[in-house]
Amino acid sequence: MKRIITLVGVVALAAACVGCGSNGEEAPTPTPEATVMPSPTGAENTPMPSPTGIPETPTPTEVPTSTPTPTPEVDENGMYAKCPMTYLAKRDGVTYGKYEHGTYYSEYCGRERGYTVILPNGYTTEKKYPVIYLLHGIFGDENSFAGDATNRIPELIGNLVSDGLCEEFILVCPAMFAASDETVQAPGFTGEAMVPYDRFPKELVDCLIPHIDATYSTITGREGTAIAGFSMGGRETLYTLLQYPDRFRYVCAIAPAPGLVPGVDKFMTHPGSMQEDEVKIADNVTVPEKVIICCGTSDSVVGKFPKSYHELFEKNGIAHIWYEVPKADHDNTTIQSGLFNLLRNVHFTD
Ligand code: FER
Repeated sequence: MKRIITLVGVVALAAACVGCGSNGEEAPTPTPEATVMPSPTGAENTPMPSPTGIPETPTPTEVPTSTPTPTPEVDENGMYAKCPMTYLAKRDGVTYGKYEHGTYYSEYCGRERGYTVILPNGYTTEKKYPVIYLLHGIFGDENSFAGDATNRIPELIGNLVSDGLCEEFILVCPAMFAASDETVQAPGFTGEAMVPYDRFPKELVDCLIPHIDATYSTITGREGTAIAGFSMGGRETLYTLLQYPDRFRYVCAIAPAPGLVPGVDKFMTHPGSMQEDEVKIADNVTVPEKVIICCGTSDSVVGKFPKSYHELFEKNGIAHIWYEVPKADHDNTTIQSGLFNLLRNVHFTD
């Protein structure tokens, strides 16, 4: 029985995750986000129950004499809770990038492996561009982000670049399950299935990044490189950071999945990619300019694990920004928020 429940859960999660966070909705026509005004006192106007059971006349609500403070759009670290809808809608006059497919040779898998890439508008070898690597969720591959039109990643990039809020960059979406033979070894919720995922950071640094630098006109090295990922990709983003802290200028882990360190959740017992006391960066190492960790407050898949990474990073002295996306689940709202904040914060050519 337990096995059946687990399988049902896995299938449901696979459906949710392959598309990397699709919320299952048809692509809506975005409208400007409504601003929710808080009650001026922050307290709800709930009448107090009378001890006698006879309803008491509620005290009239005080009329505010000054303008109430609007919901802050941005926190003390400059993080927007949500990506404004205006960045997710197609605009007249803006050209949006399209995913192209490529392959590289993986020394560790002994075979060609795929990636998708979005090049900047008017890409030219006369310029050099920074590269952002974006890692998909569990059961995904290089087509996961490209195959989900509802995530509106091309729109987000095009609009931010068009508004001058983000420099042009090359987006690379790899396939993270670095197995020698995927017909033999498949993704899943077992310690064994974590091995190919945990091999990916090394493959990224040793095989994929050199391939991208040889294929496109890039700003090479830490100066021009960032990494982000959602869920399983968020976990591997953090694992990459911890192994190669000096190779990335910006890092963003969106709803990072359990298992970076030992733990148990509804899906499996995680042996941990590393132990808690190994989650450290030596003092003499160059670290990223910004590390962002975020998660939806209603994440039904990874729950409080992202927050536990934040607490562990804090305890072990790894500088980072932590924020939560109000009411968001394990979905594109969270992905869009994380990417919006990352893209507004990357400054590669300064
Ligand atoms: C887990 C819970 C969630 C886990 C992975 C995930 C490997 C990943 C979810 C996703 O990528 O969407 O326990 O273990």
